[in-house]
Amino acid sequence: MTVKTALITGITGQDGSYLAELLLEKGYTVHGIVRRASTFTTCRIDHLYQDPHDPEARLFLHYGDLTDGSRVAGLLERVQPDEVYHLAAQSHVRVSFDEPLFTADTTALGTTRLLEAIRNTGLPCRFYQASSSEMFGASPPPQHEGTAFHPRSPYGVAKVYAYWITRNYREAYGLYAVNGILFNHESPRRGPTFVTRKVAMAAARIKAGLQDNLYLGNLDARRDWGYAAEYVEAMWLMLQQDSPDDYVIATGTSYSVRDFVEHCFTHVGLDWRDHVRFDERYLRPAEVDDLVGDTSKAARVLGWQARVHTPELAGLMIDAELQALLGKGEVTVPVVPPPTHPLARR
Ligand code: NAP
Ligand code: F7E
Repeated sequence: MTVKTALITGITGQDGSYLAELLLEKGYTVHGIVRRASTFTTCRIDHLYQDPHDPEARLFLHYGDLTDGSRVAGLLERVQPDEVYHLAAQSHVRVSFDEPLFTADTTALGTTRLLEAIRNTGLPCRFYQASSSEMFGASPPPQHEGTAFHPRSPYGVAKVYAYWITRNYREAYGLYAVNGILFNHESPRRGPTFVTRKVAMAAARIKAGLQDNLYLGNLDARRDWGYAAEYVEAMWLMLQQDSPDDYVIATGTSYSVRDFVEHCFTHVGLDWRDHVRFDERYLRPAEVDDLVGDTSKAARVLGWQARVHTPELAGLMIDAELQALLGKGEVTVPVVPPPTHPLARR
């Protein structure tokens, strides 16, 4: 067992929760940054919680926000991590068109605040940046580490900035700083306004007689959807190499939104055409049409490859929704909000 210390930003998010599980299993002490909200936001990591008074405790949470550079620097100084996993971001593409400045402040500049704090403290820690296939945007598939970036949203643009500032600190200051260029990855813990979770939740609720219809936007977009629990293993591997580098992480296959919908509805014995309706509010001012990752570098150097592909992913996500509705299984997935929830409009 290792005795390393990790700091995770975005520990309350989908990936943060799986990564915290993985690192605790590996013997790490894990510190997570949580932003203050008027209600608890820790539902994805509640099953990992340990009373900090317990001498055996290895998970510690600290309030902090990416927009507050002095707090981030203070936490780094206090925690003295060996590895920093920077996952926090305004991560919703559609929302980034509504909130471009907030997205830039958190998703782009938040990365610089962390890197500056590492540089100024002189900590010899390793740094992981959560880069995204959204950076490729309009570049045709398959996309690999050398593919030109052509982002199509304020989110994608912010991630391109964060990618380059990470590389810049590696080249300018010799930091061990890497970009994991992750394609879409999903799970039962996915935020409920991302399309896979939205579809899985709706198909389960329709099957259970709790709602009739599901409103969606562009069904033609194609994505390379993998399983989040596997993708955090790649994050860890990237920080265990002899030298820092950037890697694409994906399944190498692509399916349309329509395909994903069909998998989910067929899984519960329904015909999606009877229930799926179009709503233009879910369209984006500019769309990313087709993403398929070429992961040969990750396979060669990291020995990583996806085991769960999109059809199995759809199956495991909808099974989790059915279990949650039936009151079975562990309560590790967020509560299913009613379709009328005001924030479900994205
Ligand atoms: P997520 O579920 O949306 O989680 C985002 C996390 O960031 C949450 O913990 C959130 O806190 C935190 N956060 C947001 N703004 C913050 C701020 N100003 N200060 C501090 N924390 C803040 O995202 P995810 O799917 O786990 O993705 C993790 C990272 O990978 C993100 O950077 C995302 O952009 C990137 N990425 C994701 C994918 C994917 O398919 N999932 C693919 C490529 C890259 P709250 O819980 O308080 O909201
Ligand atoms: O949309 C279409 C939508 O919001 C996927 C983030 O994790 O992955 C994610 O970004 C597709 C798009 O994910 C609805 O137009 C149709 O073409 O689930 P999404 P995303 O935009 O691909 C990347 C890699 C990230 O880095 C991001 O952080 O589905 N779509 N109808 C819809 N999308 C949503 N959300 N809602 C709909 O009703």
